[in-house]
Amino acid sequence: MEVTKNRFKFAMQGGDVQYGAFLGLPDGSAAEIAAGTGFDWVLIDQEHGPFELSSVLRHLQVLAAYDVAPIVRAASGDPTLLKKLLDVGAQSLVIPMVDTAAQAEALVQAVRYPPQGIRGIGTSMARAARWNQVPGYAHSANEEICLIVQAETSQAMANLDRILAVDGVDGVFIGPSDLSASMGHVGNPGHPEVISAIDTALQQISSAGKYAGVFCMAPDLAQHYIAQGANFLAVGTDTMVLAQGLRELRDRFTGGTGQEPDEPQAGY
Ligand code: 3PY
Ligand code: MG
Repeated sequence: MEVTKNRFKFAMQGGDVQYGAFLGLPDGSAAEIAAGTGFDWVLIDQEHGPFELSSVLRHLQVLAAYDVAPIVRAASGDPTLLKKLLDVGAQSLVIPMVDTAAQAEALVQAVRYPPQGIRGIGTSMARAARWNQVPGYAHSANEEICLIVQAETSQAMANLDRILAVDGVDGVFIGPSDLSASMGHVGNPGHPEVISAIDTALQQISSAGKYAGVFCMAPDLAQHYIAQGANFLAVGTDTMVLAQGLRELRDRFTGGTGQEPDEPQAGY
């Protein structure tokens, strides 16, 4: 048995834009439904979704049977949490709220085994190493990790070149909802100032030769972001689709309640 290849990292190297969806429903069947839809990747959202470590593990086990790349957004960049996520088999990690190069450097250390990093070795407990049934896992694991940091504050934007210079950061994902909030436009990720900041960031990321991602639910805006350099796009969430689909079903029969939720935003 060999170390599992990171299909997300590999696909990104191929140059095609990778489309994905965020998963916020912790039920294994919800993951399985999402896995069969044909997205390139799905992201288990431990930052905002109700995922304990055991439900991340179950999602990863479910997704492994499908032709889709799994990504995990960690609840935080805490090295102990990252160690556990890596051990249960997460290879592509998105870390929220990374504002400085020093934070990015610490994350690179956390996801790599020595001598490149500080990830603790417990391969007999680790699904990632197939419980010691992948020979030499500790020697080959670092190569298969894809570390994506999130730039989603004004501070991160100001520090972006320094964050991009950190060796071991594979990509940067822009979070328009948090970025808009940080820029004084809470709930308005489509504000022209926010779009302009995202444009500049995507250009910077792409010129640095790193993977550039953004969350965007509007197809036209998504094409615009691709033109600025985005090469992986989150285009929605399972929770939003479920809510919207059920509302539409209801409306087909009742004509609507007249109490509609907020307009769907271009952000998260
Ligand atoms: C954000 O928009 O803030 C996110 O983290 C997800 O896109
Ligand atoms: Mg965010």
